[in-house]
Parts: sequence; C-alpha cells; structure tokens
Amino acid sequence: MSLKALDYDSLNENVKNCQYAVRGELYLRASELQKEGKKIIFTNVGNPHALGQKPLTFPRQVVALCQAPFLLDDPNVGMIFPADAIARAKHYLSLTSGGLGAYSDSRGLPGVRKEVAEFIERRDGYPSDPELIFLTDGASKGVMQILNCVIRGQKDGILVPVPQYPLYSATISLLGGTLVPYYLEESENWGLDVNNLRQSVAQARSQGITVRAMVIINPGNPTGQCLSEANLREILRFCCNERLVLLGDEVYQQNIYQDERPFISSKKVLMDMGAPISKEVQLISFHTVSKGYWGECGQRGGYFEMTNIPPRTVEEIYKVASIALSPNVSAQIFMGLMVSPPKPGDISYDQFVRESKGILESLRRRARMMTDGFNSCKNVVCNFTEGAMYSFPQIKLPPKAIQAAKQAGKVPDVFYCLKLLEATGISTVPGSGFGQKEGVFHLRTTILPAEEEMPEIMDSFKKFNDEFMSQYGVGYSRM
Ligand code: DCS
Repeated sequence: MSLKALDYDSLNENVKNCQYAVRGELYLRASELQKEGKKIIFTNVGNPHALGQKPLTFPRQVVALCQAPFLLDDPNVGMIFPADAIARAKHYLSLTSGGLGAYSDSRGLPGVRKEVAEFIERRDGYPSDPELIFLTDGASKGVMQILNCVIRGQKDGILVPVPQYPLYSATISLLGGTLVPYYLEESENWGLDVNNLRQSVAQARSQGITVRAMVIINPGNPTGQCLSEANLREILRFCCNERLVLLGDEVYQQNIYQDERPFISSKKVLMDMGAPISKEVQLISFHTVSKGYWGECGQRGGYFEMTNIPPRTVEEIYKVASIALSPNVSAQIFMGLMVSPPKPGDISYDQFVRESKGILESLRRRARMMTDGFNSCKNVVCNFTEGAMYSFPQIKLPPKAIQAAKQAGKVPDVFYCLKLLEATGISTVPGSGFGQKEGVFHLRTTILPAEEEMPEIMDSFKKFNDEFMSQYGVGYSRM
C-alpha cells in the first residue's frame, strides 16, 4: 500500500535529519524523571524566568495596560500604575492600528522599528534606517527567514562555528543546505582563528560547495566568549574578500561578565572600517527580548537589521515575512521598551535600574561561581564565561567510561550527562549537541539557577564527578 504524506517513512527527509539537542534525549529523560517526582534543575535551556528570575516591573506594567486598555479609562489607574507606564502604554497603543489584537505590518510597527533604529544609533554612533529593521517572533524566526533566503540547495554552504547553537545546524538541515564548520579554539578562550576559516572554506570548495554566508555568535553560545574588535575586523575583511553575508547573532549583547572585553557590534566595527569595506559587506544582525537581563523568552520578540542589502532583496524578505502576516504585537512592544527603557528623571527609572543591575550583577557572580566550581573538579577544565548565559566545561572522560558508553549504545558525553541527571537531577546538554572536536567531550549548563542554590548545585556536581571518575578510573590528568 502506498504511504500517506505524513506517514513517518514518507516524511521530508530534511525534517528527519534535523537535530536540536537543547530539547533532545537529556531533556526528554529529565521530563520523565520529573513526572516520577524527582527534583530536576533544568539548566538545559537559557530560560531565566523558568529558573525563578522575576520579570522587570516597568515593561510588564506597560504591556499589561496595552493588553487591557480599559484599565486606562479606570479613574483608579493612577493608584496601581505609575504615570510613566501609563504614558508609555498610551504611546504604544497609538502606534498600533487596533491595539494588541490587530495584526501589524509584517515588518513590525513602524514606530517600534524607529525606536530600534534610535537604539542602534546610540549604541554604535552610526545612522540606522528603520526601513532596514524587521521585527520578528524571537531571533530564531529572523535567522530562519534569512537562511531561507540564502540557501538555494544542497551545494550552498553556511560557515557555522563549532561549537554552535543548534538553531543553525537544525535550520540548515531543514532547508536542505550544507553546514560548513569552523572550529573555535578552546585553548585560546574559544577565540576565532581566521586561518581555520580559510581552511574550512577551501575544504568546502574542494567538495563543490558554494560558501554563501558566515554565522558568528557574539557573545558565544555555548562557549561564552566575547569577540575582540581586532577579531571582528578580521572576520569582516574575510567576509568581504570571500563575498560572504555575515549573520551576526548578537542576542547576548547585554550579558557581559567582565570589563576587559566589552561587547562591540559587528555593525559598529564594519562602519569604523570605512569605505569601501563598510559599503561592501552584507551584514544581518539579530537581537531578542529573550536574553539580556529581560529574559522574556516566552514573549517571542526579536529584530534583525540589514546592512548593505539591496532594496530589491529587502522587498523579497518583506514579501516572505508577509506570508506569516505579523510578528507578535505584544512582543514588539517589549522590544520597543527594551531599546528605550526608562530614562533618568522618569518615575520608574530608579526601580528599573535597581532591578536590572541586580540581575546582571548576580549573573556575573554566578558566571564566576560556575567556572571556579567546574575547574575545582577532577578531569574538568572550563573557560571563564565572558558573556552569554552558559558554562561549557570540557570533561576528560577516561577510556573506561568511553568503553562503557559504547556498550550502552550512547555517545560518551550523552552517557556522562545521563548519569549526572540520574544522580543529581541536573539537566544539561551534552557537548555533542553543539559540535566539538573529535574525541573531546563537554557539557553545557546555563548559569541561571538561583544564586543561593548555586553552591549546592556545584557541590552535588563535584560529588557526582568524583564518583564517576573513580568508578571509571581517572586516566587523564588535568590540562
Ligand atoms: N541565538 C542564540 C545564540 C541563542 O542562544 C538563542 C536562544 C537564539 C538565537 C534564539 O532566541 P529567541 O528566538 O528566543 O529570540 N538560546 C537557546 C539556548 O541555547 N538555550 O535557550 C534557548
């Protein structure tokens, strides 16, 4: 009998081939254990509110009023909401055509796109055009839209860092393109060596692949490094010479935990380089409301900015965005608020600063606690989390553990992470889900558990790791 289209054996092979480890085997097992009543610490996803982070007050007040505009007509509204939140809610409602229940333009509300452009101008010191900014349902949707425009078939290659965030590998698989890996240097604090890029491109070309775009994640996920200005210049020059579109994933730009290497946007570095390069390199930069100290992952708000993209292409991207009608309108308002938060002198300013500083400073301390915790463990080495939300320790698995994993039919780091989960309830993602060099093993955890729980979590990790290493024989010395 012939198969129906949605019978498993007749599904689109690209769907079956696509892997997304952040919600993979470890996550599924953790969910099962949770159902059985075990306490699970979900450190597999960068989802701050799920781990207890409180929403910032001001944006929630504004969006609450936008969702329930009848409150604005209530004579008591001023007793519950501060005047600046009321004013901002009225401002955002005036930008919509019918409030939050109405579709917006498929590129987003023009008024919010203008606020995003003003934010970029303040951040970089260069003009930004709202016409070249599209609002999206989270950065993920933006990345998918752009990769969809770039990938024409299997012979089109996209340079992706390894380790990488699997949105990229999964989307490239879904779209039937080819991922061209370039390796980040763990011993250089996960720095990017342009020679590795050259080698990757040469190898891909020798296999008949047309390399069309390059992805950078800055600050890195899962690796946590901030790219230096010099490194960004090299990357931009490389993209210019090789005629590659640069996809700059900058969703963690507010999450910086050291002062030596601040975040610098690819757009600013490109503009600083001046003509002709600043007019040549095609760049798309992505941002989100999910990360930073906002952590509003469930709202699904993001944007991308296009630089040096021809108007006819922008029109085509607009056409494709139109198929989905409209990005979430409430998320667009979150984005507007994120890029234009309360200013000094506003009623809500002090509270806003107190809340956001509290979150960022605690994240900074947690980044330190985790790195130090991992580095105090046997056979574990870990670079400091300069930015983003993750720790990515290398686990030097003894040969006996690798053997035991093989016998159990598991990839060695999956084996380790499953044992960790069963023993401690800590749900991580094995390094193999992000890509890593052959024979080298990692795990990724977020730095998001509550600060007061952190010592206990690190103690329980250490205890597990000690037992694991003595069970399987130490075998390796620390780097
Ligand atoms: N880009 C990077 C580098 C990310 O880490 C994420 C989310 C996204 C884009 C997508 O964000 P939004 O679609 O929510 O805007 N990070 C996932 C992760 O690794 N853990 O949690 C989510």
